[in-house]
Amino acid sequence: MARIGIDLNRFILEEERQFPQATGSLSLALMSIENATKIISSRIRKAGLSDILGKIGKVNVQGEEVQKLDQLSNNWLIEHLSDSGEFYALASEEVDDAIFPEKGKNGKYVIALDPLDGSSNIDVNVNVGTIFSIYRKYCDGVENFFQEGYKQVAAGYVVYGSSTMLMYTTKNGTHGFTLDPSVGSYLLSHPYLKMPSRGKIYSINEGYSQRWDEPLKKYIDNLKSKNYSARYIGSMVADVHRTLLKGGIFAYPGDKKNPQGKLRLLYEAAPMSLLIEQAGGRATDGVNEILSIKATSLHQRTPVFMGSKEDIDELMDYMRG
Ligand code: AHM
Ligand code: MG
Repeated sequence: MARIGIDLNRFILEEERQFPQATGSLSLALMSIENATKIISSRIRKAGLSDILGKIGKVNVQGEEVQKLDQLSNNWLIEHLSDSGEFYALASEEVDDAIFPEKGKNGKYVIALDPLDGSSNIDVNVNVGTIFSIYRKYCDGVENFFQEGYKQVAAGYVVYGSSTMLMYTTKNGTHGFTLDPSVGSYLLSHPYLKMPSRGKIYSINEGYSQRWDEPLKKYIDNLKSKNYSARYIGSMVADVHRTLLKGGIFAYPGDKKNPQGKLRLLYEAAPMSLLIEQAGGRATDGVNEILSIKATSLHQRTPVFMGSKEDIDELMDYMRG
């Protein structure tokens, strides 16, 4: 079934057919994400100066309120996904509280989103992305989001780079699709992605190294002594995408100023960790596997270390002293 070039919709449906008990609800949910991200992709490609630099609250020449792309992406995703009826609840980086769509009363899933990750870089034309994480609804209320990461039923991201790519997993491998803008479809380009078991690249904001703990300093020094290359875009989707394809380690650690780091567990760390693990890699907060952490609030942060299995194993040796 993993034929290079097949359309994402077909791939989703064929994947679902392997589970006779499936109702089609997850497929519809995934397709609604697919459609929303195509709109975001096309808008990013066409973005004029006013979209990029526009400040929320300003009024444009048509007399409409100007919104920045991260706010627009948030609104499109929420509208699309709420309207699909598949989601009982949505959580977004851009919104304080969970949203319970009117049409989603019988929805089987909840979804956590980072609508436009890395958006602080957009005015310098750096890659940005959309991250999503889906859990099965098991109770009433916001508690549906407070499940361990390994309970995700699907996760993925879209990177709006030199081409637009969607990577996703339903825990049957990590698969990558590239948007063909001429036909408007995501086509399978990276089936059953397997990341190298060891890489040659480390990706971390080294500007904060004075605030790091000793074990982390020693670990990074050791990588330098082994001639690892440094690459840090400052846009998680782009940095993790490279790590998935080329191996190595991506990290956003906790430090003396921010013990929990910066990245959010529900819609940044957990979905990326599922993709990494499904591609043969490993993800940890420095003590525990990220997928074993149970969220206790929607926007909680966690330290993140993810990448090639042997690189993370070695990091953990340093962390344990
Ligand atoms: P954002 O969700 O506000 O865009 O912030 C998250 C981003 C990540 O994409 C990236 O990994 C990180 O912030 C970079 O932070 P820093 O500039 O501190 O290195
Ligand atoms: Mg983000």
